[in-house]
Amino acid sequence: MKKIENKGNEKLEDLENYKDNPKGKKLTTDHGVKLSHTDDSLKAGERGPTLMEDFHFREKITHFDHERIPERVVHARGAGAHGYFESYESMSDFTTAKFLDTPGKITPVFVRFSTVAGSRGSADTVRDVRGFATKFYTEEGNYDLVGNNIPVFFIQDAIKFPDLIHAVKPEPDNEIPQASTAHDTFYDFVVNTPETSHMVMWVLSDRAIPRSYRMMEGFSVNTYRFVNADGIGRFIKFIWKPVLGVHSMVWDESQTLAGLNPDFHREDLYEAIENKQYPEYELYVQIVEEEDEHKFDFDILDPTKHWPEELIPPKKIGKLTLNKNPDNFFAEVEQVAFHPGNVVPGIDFSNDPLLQGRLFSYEDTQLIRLGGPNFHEIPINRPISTVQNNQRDGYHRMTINTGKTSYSPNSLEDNEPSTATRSEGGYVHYMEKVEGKKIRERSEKFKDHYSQAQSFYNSMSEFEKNHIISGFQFEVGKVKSEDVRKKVVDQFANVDQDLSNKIAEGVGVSPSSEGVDSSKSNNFPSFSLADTTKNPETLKIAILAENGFSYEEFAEVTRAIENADAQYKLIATNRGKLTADNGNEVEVDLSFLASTSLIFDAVYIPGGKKVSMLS
Ligand code: HDE
Repeated sequence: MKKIENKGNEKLEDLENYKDNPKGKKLTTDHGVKLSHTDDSLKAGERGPTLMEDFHFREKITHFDHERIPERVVHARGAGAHGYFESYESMSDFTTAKFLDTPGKITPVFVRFSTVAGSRGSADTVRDVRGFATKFYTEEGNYDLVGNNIPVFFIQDAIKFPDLIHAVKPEPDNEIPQASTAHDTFYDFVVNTPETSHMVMWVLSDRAIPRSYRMMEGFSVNTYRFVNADGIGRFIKFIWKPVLGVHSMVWDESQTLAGLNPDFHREDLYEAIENKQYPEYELYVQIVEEEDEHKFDFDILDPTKHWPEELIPPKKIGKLTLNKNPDNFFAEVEQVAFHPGNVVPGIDFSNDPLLQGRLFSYEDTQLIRLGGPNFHEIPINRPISTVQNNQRDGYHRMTINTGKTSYSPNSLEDNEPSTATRSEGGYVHYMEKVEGKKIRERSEKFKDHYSQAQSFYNSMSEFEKNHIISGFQFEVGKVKSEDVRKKVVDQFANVDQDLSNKIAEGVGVSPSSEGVDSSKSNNFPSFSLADTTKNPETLKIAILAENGFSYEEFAEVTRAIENADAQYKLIATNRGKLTADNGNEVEVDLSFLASTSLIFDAVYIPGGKKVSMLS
């Protein structure tokens, strides 16, 4: 078993200052007055009306009435954890970012994983993209890497995001379906927006039903820049790779689990951390020199295109370890506010039009969600580096700014706080030369919507292809409009004729006659999950037993499971304690009724008295 590592604790120590401690305290009002009674409202007589002067009742109910904040407009359902990032080597040749400048340097982080389409209370295991957002509390300020577990996106330009999300979300007349793309408006958008084709292939693949947050990749999707001390810029994309390998569920499992345990991923993450089986992900960066910008047959600024690892090999630069669960879901997971625009010196943006729009959206959405411009003062969002500027006031301001000046330049305070030069750590934007006419247009290479979708399909193993076909047949099978179903069949004939034929067969429309053969396209083995790392730490084993089971066998197998860093649960007819053949007592984790074979990878039955359910 791994031990809790005392690393990256600066942020956790900062959070300590905000924690309450109810031990030994008396119940008070919000204004600190001790209360003598909290179970009955103040009434005029035992059976009389409640009195307006009951300040305790009014305060308690008013606070309760205001407990909810708007859920995120997308990525509403999520789970989070604290941890730390350890840099493997100095990246100073590429970037001035200090959290990457020394091998072994530790930076505290907070990560939030999420689904995209569902509401805050929706199930974890639905078919969807997963968010993988990381806040690095660096010595130079917060850096947010706000990624997804799929390396491409549905659209190329942020202006279409509201259209996409309106089409994905439940339909407006009846608010059906929840957390699902299997409906008319989504596929209507798809067939009218061919740039979605590549992403739809990924979303209908096993990538969109991950086995665990601990077993999925994270991609920056958008193209960013590294900038070094000489001001030299390079295009980059980031990838997180889970040490446990990338694993998915099968469709039936994911569907049944959504009912049996809607918190499956959230619980898996929480329990792994409580069991000290800390999730780990290695950070890779793909780097493209400026002079190679136009070398590829896709546009490196197009977020519907992946940078195949075979063409642009990822370089491993560090590791993320998640080693602490939040203390309070609302305060930390719900209130954390990510923003791709939170960068540190040495990391800059590209002109990727999706990224450019995101740079506006994330700050803006927090203003409504977190109720004003001071959300950076909420404990989980506060940087560990010093914040000092002339921003003032607004709802819920916590800082008590002192002095007379809140403007720059000023002479009354010697123009402080003063700006920093690049060598003092000041952020200097990359000096990219830009010129052009004001137009609403896209570059020519953005218009190839099918090459990489073909490669994706061509790179799949046979079973992965079959899963994609079933994915289409399920999703498009739910579309009521025959016209949309037919258009899907025609659109995906541009990806592969055989795929399109099988969709047509499943959804009851005529096949397309003008398809392509994807086997002629590039094959990128890195697109497939068939050869992912297999690791015993991913395994969960059910031990079925009844009173009189063999303690010796039980002890031997549980030791072996623990040594392999796998997990087990003891399952019996009822909760409570079981007595083994040698009189030892063992606590039961789950009853048969409260459990399911779906959450386990293997079953072990220790010898001794037979398990009654099986006899
Ligand atoms: Fe987001 N996205 N997004 N997105 N996104 C949000 O910000 C947006 C996109 C991603 O755990 C929102 O705080 C636009 C791509 C994650 O809190 C919002 C566009 C990628 C999360 C927003 C995109 C993402 C969000 C909603 C198209 C992968 C959850 C709540 C241009 C790289 C973060 C919020 C968390 C959340 C806007 C597309 C990742 C509305 C306009 C591409 C992981 O600001």
